[in-house]
Amino acid sequence: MLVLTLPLHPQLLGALFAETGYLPLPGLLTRQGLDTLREEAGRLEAAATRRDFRMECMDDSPRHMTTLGGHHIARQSELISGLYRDTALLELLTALHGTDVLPVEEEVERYVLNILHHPGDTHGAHTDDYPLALILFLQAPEKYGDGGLLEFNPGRRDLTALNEPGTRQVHHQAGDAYLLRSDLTAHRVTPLTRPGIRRTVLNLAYSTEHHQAPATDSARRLYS
Ligand SMILES: O=C(O)CCC(=O)C(=O)O
Ligand SMILES: [Fe+2]
Repeated sequence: MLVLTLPLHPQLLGALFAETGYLPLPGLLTRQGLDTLREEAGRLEAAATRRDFRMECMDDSPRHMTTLGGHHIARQSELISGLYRDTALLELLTALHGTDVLPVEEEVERYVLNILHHPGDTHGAHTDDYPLALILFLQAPEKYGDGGLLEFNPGRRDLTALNEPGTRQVHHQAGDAYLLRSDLTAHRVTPLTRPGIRRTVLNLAYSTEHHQAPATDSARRLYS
């Protein structure tokens, strides 16, 4: 099954990615890919866990969301574990990043499901342990005013940058994706503003040859 529509000019897009650490990939999922992954996420959600706490090691930023860690997903979804290691996807990411992109071996964090589905649900400010995050949108609020926006300040790693000028807020639709230099770019997802909306993303984390993952316990707290 064809899950992804590969963009035509990865080298040009790579230059854009290098500039800001963020690259929107609108419509990366095919219609069939979106439908199938959304159905898979719906099935997996039964095993997901509600999280409501503040992350001490990330300036006490809030987590109000439902999550499922990669160790569960690996056992329950051949579709997602196969997509994660898909050769065409790895080649695309390598072209966009300009250097070899490698799957993460650590099994809790390498792919995760994040579900925001109550008013006020938010994935608060943080940086990731691995350099690249490919976020696939399986469900998304339709309107900008519904919340669930990705917020980041290009080139800024400190979490306080998110309260400073230069911060961008971006809206994505179901079927869209974005690539983020997620270890060097502080980011968060703004709270959902009303009942009845859902934002479900699959985060595929990738590494590079010489990357040393920092020893935070944030992934364990959110996904174990
Ligand atoms: O949901 C998003 O857009 C970002 C997800 C994220 O930052 C993460 O899973 O680490
Ligand atoms: Fe993140």
